[in-house]
Amino acid sequence: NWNEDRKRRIRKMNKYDLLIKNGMIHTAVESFEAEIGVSEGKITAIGQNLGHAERVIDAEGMLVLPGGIDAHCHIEQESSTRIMTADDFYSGSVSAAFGGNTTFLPFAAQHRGQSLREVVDTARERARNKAVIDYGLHLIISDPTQNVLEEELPSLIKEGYTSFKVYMTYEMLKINDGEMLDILAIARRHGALTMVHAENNEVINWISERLIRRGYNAPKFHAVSHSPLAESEASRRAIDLARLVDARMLIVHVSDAEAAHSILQARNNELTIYGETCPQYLFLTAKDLDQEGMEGAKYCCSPPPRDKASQEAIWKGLKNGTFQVFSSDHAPYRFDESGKFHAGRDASFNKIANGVPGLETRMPLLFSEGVGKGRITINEFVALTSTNAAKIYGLYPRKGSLVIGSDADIAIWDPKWVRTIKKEMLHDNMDYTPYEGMEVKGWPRIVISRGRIAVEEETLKVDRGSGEFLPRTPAEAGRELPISSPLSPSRNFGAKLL
Ligand code: DUC
Ligand code: ZN
Ligand code: ZN
Repeated sequence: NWNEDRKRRIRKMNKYDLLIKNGMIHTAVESFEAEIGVSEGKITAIGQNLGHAERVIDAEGMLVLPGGIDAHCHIEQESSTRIMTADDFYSGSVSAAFGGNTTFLPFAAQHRGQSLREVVDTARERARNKAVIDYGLHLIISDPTQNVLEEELPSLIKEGYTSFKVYMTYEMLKINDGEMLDILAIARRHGALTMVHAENNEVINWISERLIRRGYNAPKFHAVSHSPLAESEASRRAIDLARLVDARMLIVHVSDAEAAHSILQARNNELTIYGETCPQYLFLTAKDLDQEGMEGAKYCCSPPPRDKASQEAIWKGLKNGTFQVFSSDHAPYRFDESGKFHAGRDASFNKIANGVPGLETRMPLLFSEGVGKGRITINEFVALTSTNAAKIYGLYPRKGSLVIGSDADIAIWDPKWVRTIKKEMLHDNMDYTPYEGMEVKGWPRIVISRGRIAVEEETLKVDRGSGEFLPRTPAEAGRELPISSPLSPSRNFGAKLL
């Protein structure tokens, strides 16, 4: 029939499903002008004059980057106090896509008493029907029983859940140092990565009690109670626990100069300690919590935003190798009783739900203030927002770069697009953004996920549930111990006792 014939002729003429022309390609290591050919969801050619395609995108004046990977976000997840995040896998993934992301890594969170398997099954089911971009899942471990450590974790790591977050604070989540060592030891043995929320719980409680006793209940005291010392002490302790058993570790959402310094020092001592930071530590300060009434609750997250000097230290850390990963820590709790005020409108600071949204604004903010103002290069931007996360979390080279054979996950950025951030333009399910009114220059115009146009002309083009689960690859497991005798006084002799 005529129609079939015509289709066949067109297919023959077109070597690619999609061709991106005239753009400047930027990866984590280099920038060059080339065309990208995409077939069946993969990048199949990078070069000049690639020929014809069913769909050609003219990227003149645009930047062609790997799609972003948001490696830390809380989606359709119940907090330890059992409040549900405002975003599910649909709204969260749509918002992520509009912000230039093609992969995100939310959590399957264990609450005490739950089996990890059950937790993972629930998260998989929630994501399967909804996500529009690809996703992996980290685990949150709050109850490291013998069964979790010896049975569930090893098999889940094999199935592609190769990273887990643990908390040193939050009453219902925190693990003690012994439990941390147990988890690190298992992670080391099986090539997984432990992500640590490093804040000293006792210090926070001690200060909080005294503030509340004196009637200091307002949101701004959240930042006082979560002292930078609570963060730097816990970060140092976590790093030392990792040293003891020679395990890899990533300290998440670093806000403070001293904590950042400990990470850099560990890296300089050749320990495999990674650091992550987030937009809230570059663009907010504790002053944002100090507002009329409960307004400051919008900025309550942990660790809290600090001061200008801390912001500068965090910028420096993005440049000097302290931080490998820049994530949102999107933790969406609305400014109402379903979220921030789950404990009441007049709750004291320690009862306000912790977290800020940021999936969609993470990359435009860093692009505008970082690349646009000359603080980081475009290649560093790609490394921090995509490539390093792919490498660290076992997704590389399928994700995180633009190389032949990798998934065609591509964001085409317009570096001249000036936008003023407003809640109404964002696609999450939140009723505020902490970045309201900020002017940014640079935003993705077209976002491509596995060769499919996901976002174009400010419109979503892919179906609900079309994102795929990404099992991830563990790092080299059971590395040779760097010490020779079990009685060696070497500081990491603990590895011999695993
Ligand atoms: N702190 C966390 O530990 N997780 C989610 C958000 C937050 O503020
Ligand atoms: Zn955290
Ligand atoms: Zn988090």
